[in-house]
Amino acid sequence: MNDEEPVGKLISDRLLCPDSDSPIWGTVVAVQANFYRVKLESNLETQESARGLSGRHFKPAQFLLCTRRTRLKKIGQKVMVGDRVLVEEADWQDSRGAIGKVSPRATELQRPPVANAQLILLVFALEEPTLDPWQLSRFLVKAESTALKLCLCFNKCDLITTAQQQQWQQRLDKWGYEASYISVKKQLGIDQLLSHHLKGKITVLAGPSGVGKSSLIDALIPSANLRVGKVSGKLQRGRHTTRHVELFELPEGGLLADSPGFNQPDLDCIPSNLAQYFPEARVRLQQGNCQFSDCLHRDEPGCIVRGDWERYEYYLDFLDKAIAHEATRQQQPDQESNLKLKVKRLGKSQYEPKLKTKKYRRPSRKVRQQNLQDIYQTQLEEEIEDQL
Ligand SMILES: Nc1nc2c(ncn2[C@@H]2O[C@H](COP(=O)(O)OP(=O)(O)OP(=O)(O)O)[C@@H](O)[C@H]2O)c(=O)[nH]1
Ligand SMILES: [Mg+2]
Ligand SMILES: [Zn+2]
Repeated sequence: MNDEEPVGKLISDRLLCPDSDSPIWGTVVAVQANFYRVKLESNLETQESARGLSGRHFKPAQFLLCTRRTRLKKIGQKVMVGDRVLVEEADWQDSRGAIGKVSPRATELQRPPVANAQLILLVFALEEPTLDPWQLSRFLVKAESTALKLCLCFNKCDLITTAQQQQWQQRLDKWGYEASYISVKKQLGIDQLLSHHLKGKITVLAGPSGVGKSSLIDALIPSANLRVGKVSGKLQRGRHTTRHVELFELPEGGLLADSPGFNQPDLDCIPSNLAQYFPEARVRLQQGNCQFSDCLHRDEPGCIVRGDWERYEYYLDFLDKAIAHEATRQQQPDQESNLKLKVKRLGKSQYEPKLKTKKYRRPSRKVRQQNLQDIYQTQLEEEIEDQL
């Protein structure tokens, strides 16, 4: 994490912003250990709050390095990259602060862990590594199962011929997707990607390792200066050069999260929802109904989804995996008992955490051990906080 130098000169030794009337809000752009780098909203109140204490020539810092208030830890409030937070006790001289409140999240992704993202930019390479339609479909299904919009982008188009690109275009069209074709290396298609899709939004980059996610961020935001890895020769895979999630500011507004690539997202969706994550099946289900309302579209009579479309075999394969995943989930009573299946709008179901019931039982040794670890961790964080 780059700790931003405080900007401007201060008059007194240590200037703390009291719990003033002017709330300071910002967005968490990086998390490392127990520290949160917060980009402040450049509203008048924040600027006044800093200027009021520090003389006329002061230009308030854009970033504060923050800890999380003990109060938040006690209620189990986690802080994620992308969270909009209230900063308390801003110390403008050292560019430090403490997070006192987290705004409710509009969206929340687990992998990569990012809050409030609006768009997933799914990046694949056309070559190096060779585009694998099965792997691509797995990522597409995963992206479709979130509440986020999806933008598909194929990089390294410098490595294939125009005819090959057209073949992919036609194939994707049948799947129900439109993609942007770019080359970071040749600087092709990047400006359009920015202006048509990324401007003003919080976007998360996803995709396998080695496809050029970090390279793309470097091209869009030269100051980001990210680690770019080589695709290893034999396996044609990247080597996970990106280590943690970080949000970068786009020149024309908006934030972009680089995240480590992973090669196989889990298929942990509810089996009966899976068809909704294939545009080909979605269209069929919009046009009619299967004979049975709980049809899983395998070999049931009167099924309108089963048929002659390229990815139908992927659907069947992913369905098996989702069913297997659900069976495992049901065999884990601990985890299962904390979740309840809720049927949502449009007949979609999803697991939600149950509200905690009060426990009168003596906690198990494992739980007691865990609690001890939590206490130890909290103490450690507080000690660090005190030292700041
Ligand atoms: N030929 C070609 N190579 C590219 C292009 N974009 C990126 N690369 C190369 O692809 C390799 C991997 O790029 P990265 O940006 O590290 O990939 P990544 O997706 O961030 O990988 P992880 O961080 O491991 O997830 C590097 O050697 C880049 O130079 C492109 O448009 N064309
Ligand atoms: Mg990377
Ligand atoms: Zn069916």
